[in-house]
Amino acid sequence: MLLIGVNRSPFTRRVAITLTIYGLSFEQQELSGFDNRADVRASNPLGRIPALVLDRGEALVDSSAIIDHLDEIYGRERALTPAAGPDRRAVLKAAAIMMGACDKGLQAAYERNHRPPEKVHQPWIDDCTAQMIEALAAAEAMIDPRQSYLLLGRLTQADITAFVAERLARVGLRVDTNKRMPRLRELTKRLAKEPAFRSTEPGSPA
Ligand SMILES: N[C@@H](CCC(=O)N[C@@H](CS)C(=O)NCC(=O)O)C(=O)O
Repeated sequence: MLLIGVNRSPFTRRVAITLTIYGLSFEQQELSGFDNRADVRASNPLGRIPALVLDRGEALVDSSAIIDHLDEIYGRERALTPAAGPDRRAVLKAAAIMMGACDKGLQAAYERNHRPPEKVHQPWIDDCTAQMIEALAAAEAMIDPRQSYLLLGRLTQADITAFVAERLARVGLRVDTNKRMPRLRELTKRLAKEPAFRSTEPGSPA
């Protein structure tokens, strides 16, 4: 399998983490949605990362659709998103809020980085950042400090998405998560030491 995308993209990294946890070997083509759009389009007509090219050549796009496939084929009883019922709904809901947080964070970053300085609308950046912070605060509220993970007492897609969203807020948007979401920050510090998170850290050898 070939993963298209750079791990500084939270969407790409959640796929890289999931592939690694499922023990799947994959290669990665480190393309950016902005800098390498023409090349990315070979796998995703939208020009966005991530895409996952399966061994038979079929290209999957969008992190949630890619992970749905990985869960179906490789996750089975250890799937990071439970197959059915209230546990599935809880994990999907947490992951959707965290992915929405990433969307808002990226909109703020795009406003800052992709528009001429005189056209940057700071209130829009502030609004997007505030939405992201509210979403992360919801994750903070879910955490029981006596538990090692966000939900269900085990690692799920909720933890992976919270991990990438918290990193985007802290590193990309300079949100002080240590102060604002201390339990979430403790969780992400712990997760960062686990092999699948360590090996997918941007800049580290996969
Ligand atoms: N919903 C998509 C979002 C993917 C996305 O926004 N990727 C960004 C990088 S983090 C991208 O490629 N942006 C370039 C663009 O939108 O043109 C997913 O979950 O995969």
